[in-house]
Amino acid sequence: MTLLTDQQIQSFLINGFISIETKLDKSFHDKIYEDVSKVISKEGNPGNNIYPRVKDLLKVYEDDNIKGAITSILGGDYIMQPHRFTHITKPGTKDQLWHKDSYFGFKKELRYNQPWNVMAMYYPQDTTQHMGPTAIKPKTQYGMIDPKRCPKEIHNQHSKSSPSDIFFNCKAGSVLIIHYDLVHRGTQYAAGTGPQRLMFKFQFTRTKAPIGPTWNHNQEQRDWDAKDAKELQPVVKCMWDWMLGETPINNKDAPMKKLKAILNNSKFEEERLGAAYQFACSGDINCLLDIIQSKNNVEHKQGACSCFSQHVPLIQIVLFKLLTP
Ligand SMILES: O=C(O)CCC(=O)C(=O)O
Ligand SMILES: [Fe+2]
Repeated sequence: MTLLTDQQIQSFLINGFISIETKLDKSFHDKIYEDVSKVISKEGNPGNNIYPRVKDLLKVYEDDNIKGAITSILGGDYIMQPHRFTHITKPGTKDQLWHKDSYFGFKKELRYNQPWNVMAMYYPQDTTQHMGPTAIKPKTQYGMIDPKRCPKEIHNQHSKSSPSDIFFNCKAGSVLIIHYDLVHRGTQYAAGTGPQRLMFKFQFTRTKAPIGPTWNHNQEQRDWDAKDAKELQPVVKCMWDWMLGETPINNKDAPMKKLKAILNNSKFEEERLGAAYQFACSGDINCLLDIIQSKNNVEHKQGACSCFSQHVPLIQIVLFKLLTP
């Protein structure tokens, strides 16, 4: 199994995606394309049944490179979800709206910032710009706002296209692994200009919180500062510590006043989230309690909850305080 390097994990924690090629050869991918196209033309889209229907798909997700990448991100005990889907883009398809996938139709205010879930999208044919490739917005996986379902009064910078968007044009056999909450969409395919584009979305879930690194880790990277994540640095640093099986270091000197001002006034979700994490990482029980109980914006709670989950002993104290008169 080919595990990811520290740099690849760090990049995944910042950007929310990694692209990996299988070791399988072109003839394998051609056969998948052909077999699935036949099934679709006879029976329609088989939905979750695509995997039992075309069993060779498992070879993609059991491939050394793909399994190695998923193990690195989710740990060795991950499971494949029973939900999966074949996305078929035909010539004439329009752009989708930018969105975060829902949790089976449920709108969830808080999402898991830690990598508990990934989607692994497999493309069996060369996918070029005119064929409606998947497009992604890097660094959007930690935000709470789903641009497709966002109320109009909330400022949301991710509902529109931007120069930093990535169109995933790729070679047959590529797999795009994304944090479940990354903003993405399928894009338009000009009418009458070629074969249907296929993309298989399979989902994987971690079953245990990490107790140590599950990638090809070099001790020298242990204290990585996550500075490259800019505004999201406190969030990504927390994720890195969590992936290493450590609790984040409490920063008792956090500039609380300044952070509160950013939380309440910044128009940018990344800034609010970064401040929320710093705030919550102060490890001050009363401050965390205030955040959880307050009616403040959702980033307060996201930061506090995420940090809480990394502070299990602290949660026990908080609950004890809450439950005892
Ligand atoms: O077709 C694609 O590339 C993406 C589709 C998608 O994101 C969706 O339908 O939720
Ligand atoms: Fe989607």
